[in-house]
Amino acid sequence: MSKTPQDKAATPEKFLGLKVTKPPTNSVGLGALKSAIGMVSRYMKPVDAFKISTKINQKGGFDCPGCAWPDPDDDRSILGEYCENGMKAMAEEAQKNTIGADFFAKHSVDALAELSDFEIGKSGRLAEPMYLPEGATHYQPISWEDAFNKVGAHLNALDDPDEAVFYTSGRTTNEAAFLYQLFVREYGTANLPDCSNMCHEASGKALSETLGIGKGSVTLDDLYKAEVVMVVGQNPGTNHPRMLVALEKCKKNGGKIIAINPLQEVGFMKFTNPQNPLKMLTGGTELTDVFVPVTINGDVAFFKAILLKLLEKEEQTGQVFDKQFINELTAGYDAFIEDLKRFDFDECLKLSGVSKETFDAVFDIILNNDKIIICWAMGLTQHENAVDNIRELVNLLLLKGSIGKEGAGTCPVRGHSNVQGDRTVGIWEAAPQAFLDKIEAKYGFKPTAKHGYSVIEAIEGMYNSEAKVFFGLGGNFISAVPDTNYSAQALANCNLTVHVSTKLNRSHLVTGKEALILPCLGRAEKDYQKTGIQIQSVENSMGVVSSTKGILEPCSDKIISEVAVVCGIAHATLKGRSKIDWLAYKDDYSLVRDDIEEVVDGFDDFNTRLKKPSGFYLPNGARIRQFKTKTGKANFTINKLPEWKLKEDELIMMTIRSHDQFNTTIYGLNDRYRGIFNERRIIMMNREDMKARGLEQLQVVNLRSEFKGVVRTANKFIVIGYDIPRRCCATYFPETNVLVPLDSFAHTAKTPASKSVIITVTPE
Ligand SMILES: Nc1nc2c(c(=O)[nH]1)N[C@H]1C(S)=C(S)[C@@H](COP(=O)(O)OP(=O)(O)OC[C@H]3O[C@@H](n4cnc5c(=O)[nH]c(N)nc54)[C@H](O)[C@@H]3O)O[C@H]1N2
Ligand SMILES: Nc1nc2c(c(=O)[nH]1)N[C@H]1C(S)=C(S)[C@@H](COP(=O)(O)OP(=O)(O)OC[C@H]3O[C@@H](n4cnc5c(=O)[nH]c(N)nc54)[C@H](O)[C@@H]3O)O[C@H]1N2
Ligand SMILES: [Mo]
Repeated sequence: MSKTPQDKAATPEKFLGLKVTKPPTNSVGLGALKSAIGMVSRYMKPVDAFKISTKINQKGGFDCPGCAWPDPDDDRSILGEYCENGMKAMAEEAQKNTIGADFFAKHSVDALAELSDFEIGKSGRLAEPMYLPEGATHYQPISWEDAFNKVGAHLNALDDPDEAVFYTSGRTTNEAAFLYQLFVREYGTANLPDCSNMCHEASGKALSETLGIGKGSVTLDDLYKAEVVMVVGQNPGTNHPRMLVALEKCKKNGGKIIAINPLQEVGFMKFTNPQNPLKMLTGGTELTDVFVPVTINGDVAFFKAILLKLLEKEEQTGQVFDKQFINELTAGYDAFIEDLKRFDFDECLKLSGVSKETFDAVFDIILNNDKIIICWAMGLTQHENAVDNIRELVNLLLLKGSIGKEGAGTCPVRGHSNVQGDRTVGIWEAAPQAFLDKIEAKYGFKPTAKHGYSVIEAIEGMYNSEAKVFFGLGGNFISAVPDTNYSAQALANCNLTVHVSTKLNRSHLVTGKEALILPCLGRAEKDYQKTGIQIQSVENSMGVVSSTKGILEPCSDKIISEVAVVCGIAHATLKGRSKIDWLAYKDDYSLVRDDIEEVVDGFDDFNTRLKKPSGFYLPNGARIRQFKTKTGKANFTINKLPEWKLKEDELIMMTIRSHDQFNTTIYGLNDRYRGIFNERRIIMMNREDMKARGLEQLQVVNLRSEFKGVVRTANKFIVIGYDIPRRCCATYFPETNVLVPLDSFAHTAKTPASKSVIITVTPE
């Protein structure tokens, strides 16, 4: 009997030998260097490792495929813009092992599904296209031409183009992403869900409405000059390690840092800059001035408490708010203040879980400074009221006039290295009409104006067989999305699932009736085409577009670039009915950039400006106080306190990343900064909550969530007593995605609420 889709999607319930220690107090430094060198030497050829370490994030080098943190505009360290997790990302991508026909002949899909995600990832780089025919147990090799024709035949057999789903993960470069969305729109649908739907969608929604641009407003230089940086719902030590360098600079310039997080992540504490050998020996810089242990989803309550006290002081002294800014450049102030007055300070503070003493320390800093930057990530965006979280922090910035001036503004810290760029060039299921009009003017076909599926809607569509073909440009859909069992069924209901990937992952094993794996070049590999080695472009978290160029030889001569895959499929699908010469683009990517220049705002002289070593900034209205909102001003908003309540035995769970993973790619099994080693099936719990349930340290438990009458379970997790607020707990994703209900998501943004899953914990 072959395995069910749910069996194949599940992470194995095996324990590996957990070790727990006291979390360290110092981040980066020698430990980080050791950890990165370990991985690099185990998985990469030494000569590649050397090339990589000298070219990563250097001008004219290649852009690290890890996070989207920006590179300094000017001085870049000789040691490389080094980061432990960037090097791990490279060790994973530039692996010396490759897998092709032999590997897949030896291992059936069912057998591969029994491996852990760590083991799946370590099998090696995908080296040739593979095809899983209907009813087959093993993938078999297929030529590129046949693979393209198969995709084309399936797409052309659908009754309606809206029956196909085209997912994108945020590593895809601007060139590949632009062509991909162009193909999808010419084919006839706007079903372009992307990882952003699960990531910063709520930031985009909240910022567009309040400030007129869905991106952050600050530059790296602003961070150095800020008087206050608040880091909310973000774990930079693990997920954006180079951000610690910027925070250190800010600190040296006299700035204050406030970290708001249920966990005292090590990255907030002492930081030893690896680019400073002296510091490596003498200890590090203390980063955080005030650590605020807010309860999960207690952020709106905490911000409201600050806003209430600011209002009180303003009413006493008239010196607190930036009234000129408010009067001239904002809308909705009176209604906002009227609403704010309905809330009670004590109640808000209680809900936030923060002590009065800690509150006072934060308040004192906010009251006395006007150059404030707020940074945030998934701790704010993955809740049902995620959009409110972000709108509320914008309210604070607006009161203080902390936007559109040096050292102040919004800083949503993006995830994937080009997730922001992908959206800029058109990966958007709800693209603005003005963009679609430009496509029509340039190419002579009319893109559908109907909005397509976001991630959650795509899953529902496939589950209900309204969508029948799934195509993924990068990513690992089944492991990234919520509600694993339901989503596995959704994929299994498809006629065809296709993944363009660098590495084997679980999504290749939870397939439709037929499946294709199309292996592509990674960021670090040379992209040889007819007109020579191609460069590509990416946009970082602060809106800087820069070039990236591979430096390693491709791991196999049977893999091709993402651009070539997209062109091949577009050509095979649209054939004579296309208005576009698809195959020309793959010979010369500068032609793609010429098109981007015509269709997307801000890319004037794209090919020329991309030659600038540090790239160029895209226009950003909020940065210069031009708010392109409906009112033409920056908008205050009215936000409620979240309404969920825990029953006596319930906890609220956040699903977070360990130090050794990049989303669903598990580099290693340690979470060094949290003192958790060699295990991922763990749950971090407050010790009092353990006691109340009679649970011992390291006891094995089962987890259960019940949402709108549907029960979901995840079994076999080991309890670790941890410093986390009462009634809060934490587990790793993707192991607990099975507990995240598909219908629990951020209002208006539809981001899965994977940081506020209500669960109960019982002994196994
Ligand atoms: N090495 C590495 N780098 C990465 C990634 C990776 O997996 N590995 N992923 C990339 C991607 S795609 C993204 S989106 C980013 C993710 O970067 P992060 O957002 O830093 O990642 P998470 O692990 O989801 O961490 C969320 C943080 O929010 C806190 N938190 C959770 N709930 C709440 C809450 O209600 N309120 C507050 N105030 N805090 C809360 C958690 O304790 C945790 O510290 O990183 C990117 N960079
Ligand atoms: N419970 C829970 N779920 C979450 C989150 C959470 O915090 N909690 N975070 C969410 C977030 S923020 C995000 S962004 C998503 C991530 O969702 P995805 O972006 O879908 O997932 P990744 O794990 O980043 O994708 C990894 C795969 O991408 C492929 N890949 C790597 N590099 C390349 C490349 O250069 N080209 C191509 N074509 N493929 C490549 C490899 O095959 C690898 O297996 O997950 C979301 N899911
Ligand atoms: Mo993300």
